[in-house]
Amino acid sequence: MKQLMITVILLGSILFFSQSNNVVRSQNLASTDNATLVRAETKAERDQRMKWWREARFGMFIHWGLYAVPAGEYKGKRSERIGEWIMEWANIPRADYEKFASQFNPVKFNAAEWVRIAKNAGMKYIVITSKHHDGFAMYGSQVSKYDIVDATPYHRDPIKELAAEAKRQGLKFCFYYSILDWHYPAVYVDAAGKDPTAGNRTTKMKPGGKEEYVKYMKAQLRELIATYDPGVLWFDGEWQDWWTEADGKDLYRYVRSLKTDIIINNRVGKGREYAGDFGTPEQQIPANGLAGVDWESCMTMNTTWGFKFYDDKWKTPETIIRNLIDIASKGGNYLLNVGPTAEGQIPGPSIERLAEVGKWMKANGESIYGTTASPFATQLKFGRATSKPDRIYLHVFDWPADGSLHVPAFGKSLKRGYLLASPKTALKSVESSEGLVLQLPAAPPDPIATVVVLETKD
Ligand code: FHN
Repeated sequence: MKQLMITVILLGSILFFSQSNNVVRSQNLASTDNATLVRAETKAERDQRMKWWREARFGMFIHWGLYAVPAGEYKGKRSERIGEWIMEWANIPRADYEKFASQFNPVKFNAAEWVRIAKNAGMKYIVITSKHHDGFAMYGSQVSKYDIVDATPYHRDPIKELAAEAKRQGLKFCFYYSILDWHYPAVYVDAAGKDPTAGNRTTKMKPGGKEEYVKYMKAQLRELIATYDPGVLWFDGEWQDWWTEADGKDLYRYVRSLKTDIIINNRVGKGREYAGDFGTPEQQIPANGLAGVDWESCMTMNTTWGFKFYDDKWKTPETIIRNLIDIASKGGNYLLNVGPTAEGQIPGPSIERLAEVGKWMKANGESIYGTTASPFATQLKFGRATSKPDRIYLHVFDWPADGSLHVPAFGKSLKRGYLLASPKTALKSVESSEGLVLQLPAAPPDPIATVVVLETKD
């Protein structure tokens, strides 16, 4: 508790002094704040609510929407910018952007296949965009006609199928929901050279518009929770000036009152006084994790969240697998993104990489799921580590040329060491006050990351 209070005070001061967006958005203040808003949640209750999420460690982010129709090109104009922001960087007026709805017909969408791809990769939950900044509802909304059932030739609710399939295949189903809404009538843009109804990083609200919009959002969130029972609400777009800390607290309380065991990310608020249940570092992995708080690093597999047909800057399977290990070794979750096409297909390069990750996870998943951060005070030279009460998992990236793996002391003594790939073969080891020297085979069973298990004595 004392440690936590110190962390909070530290965070507070960092926040007060830093004010840099990424820092604020990647941290969350401890749950004590939440308790003041919803019936006081004990630590045990919070741990119970967060349990599945903490043990999951690996999830699929899905950015899917009308922006997949232009797929990064508008009137011949392309951009290095992220695809789902095309309404902003191509300065597309609302009335023109709406026309993409008539071209959105994902006939190749197959919910079972999407969930199978995630499950096969070792992912335990799915977070899909119910509504992104463009304001288009990717589900059958009773609150808006600007949705996939009413406004597209598809006239079907893919989210209903995906939620059912996730349940059937045992993955948690979750929603992304944008507070920023470029389509809401009271929202307008006041920026040089921008159409007032186009997209923009910052927007303004017409007088009285915000109250209406908050009612609208709450109505959509109510139907989303009642109809699809999501495990997480992943808010975004909170950086609008018209969105306040008080709004964030109120929305957090509202959503938890609809589903008490739901988990809500930090972007429900502004992250200064108060910020949800977990932090959300984006496109980065905090150097030393985020001590004392739950966090999840979200990342693209190429350089865009929404589909862009010409973005081929794909990460390698090695990078993705080592990111997952690095994040788990720092006590975080990894939310890895796919951006499906307007036809309803996950891009081939994404499927290929997820299959490679899945092979590694099939063999080594126990060294990720349900683990906690590395017990070592400093970063290991040869790789990373994760831990469980009775064992430590060493993830060896750099195999020792002489086969001798030097492991710093970790405060417990070794009962037995072995490769996760061959548990029956105990590794020879020499223990000293400095630590441990393990004799490894000449070549690594897995060049990306070979897991060595250290069963420990209490
Ligand atoms: O603007 C969004 C962006 O489109 C994407 O959704 C990412 C995902 O975390 N979040 C915002 C940028 O920080």
